Amino acid sequence: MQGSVARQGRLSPMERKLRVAGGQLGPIQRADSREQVVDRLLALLTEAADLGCELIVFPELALTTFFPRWHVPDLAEFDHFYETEMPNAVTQPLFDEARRRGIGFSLGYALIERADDGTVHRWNVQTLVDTTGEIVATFKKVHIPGHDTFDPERPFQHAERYFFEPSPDGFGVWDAFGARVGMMICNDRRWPETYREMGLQGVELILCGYNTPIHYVPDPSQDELQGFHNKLVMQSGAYQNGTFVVGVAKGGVEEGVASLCESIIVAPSGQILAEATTDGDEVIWADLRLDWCKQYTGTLFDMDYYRRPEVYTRLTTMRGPNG
Ligand code: CDT
Repeated sequence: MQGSVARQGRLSPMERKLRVAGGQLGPIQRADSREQVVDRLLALLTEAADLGCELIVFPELALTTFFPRWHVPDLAEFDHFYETEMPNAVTQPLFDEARRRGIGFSLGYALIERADDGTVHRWNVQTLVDTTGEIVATFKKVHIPGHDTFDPERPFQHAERYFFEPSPDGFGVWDAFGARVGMMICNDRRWPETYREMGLQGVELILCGYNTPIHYVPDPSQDELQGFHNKLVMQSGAYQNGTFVVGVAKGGVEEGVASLCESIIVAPSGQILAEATTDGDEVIWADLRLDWCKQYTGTLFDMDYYRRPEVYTRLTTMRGPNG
């Protein structure tokens, strides 16, 4: 069904339509340079532009290997994995080509910010760039998974909580590409609050990059369910909030760790419009009839009419069952 509008019904000329792509990446090994990776991103962007797409979504941490799989005693040893500005010399060709071809993109990467008072912030971010090559917004990951100290029991680490601060900003929504666009990064997609926060701001399109190791060390019974859970959360989040979701992987075997691919584009009905079939670099795409969102947010999920915030007070006053 890739690229199909069959499930959306017929498009009338008056309807808002957006042709969107997911630019799935295969693995990025530690020895791969950023220049090599940007060449791969440019190839995906070019393919999407040739297909007539106006936007391509790239994965989380799309410029480097997924470095939180290692732990180093001094955090600063890994500062070379972070960008200090965007665009920069290595990524500028991506911005230039986007402007030349008239295609926007979202790109995940690690960002280090040094404040004037000497404070250092390390973020896991995703930047949205419009069809003129201008930055619309940079989103910081909210839900940081994994652990913050070295775990000798693990065959590989998932030390994101060591390498990244959680966003203090939460989930924003921006007017771009003729739509209300929001972003989330990897683990954010598993939390219903993520989608609802954006749903309450009228989101129509959520962009998500991810790196999901297939082996989940704390509970390996989840390994064989990774693909199912990936679809479960994005399809239900899309349906329950009447929004499109584009979820894009960096997958395959990276530094010996197998990660999920299965990038998807989901409709407000919860149906999958396009899905990756490889575990390498691949473009998926679909035509989004943006007013399809209203068929859900204006009926069954008319939030203004049906929601009961007065009885949902635990949602913002409690973190979990223990308070
Ligand atoms: N990158 C990322 O957020 N990955 C997580 C792995 C969770 S297990 C530590 C995910 O939710 O896919």
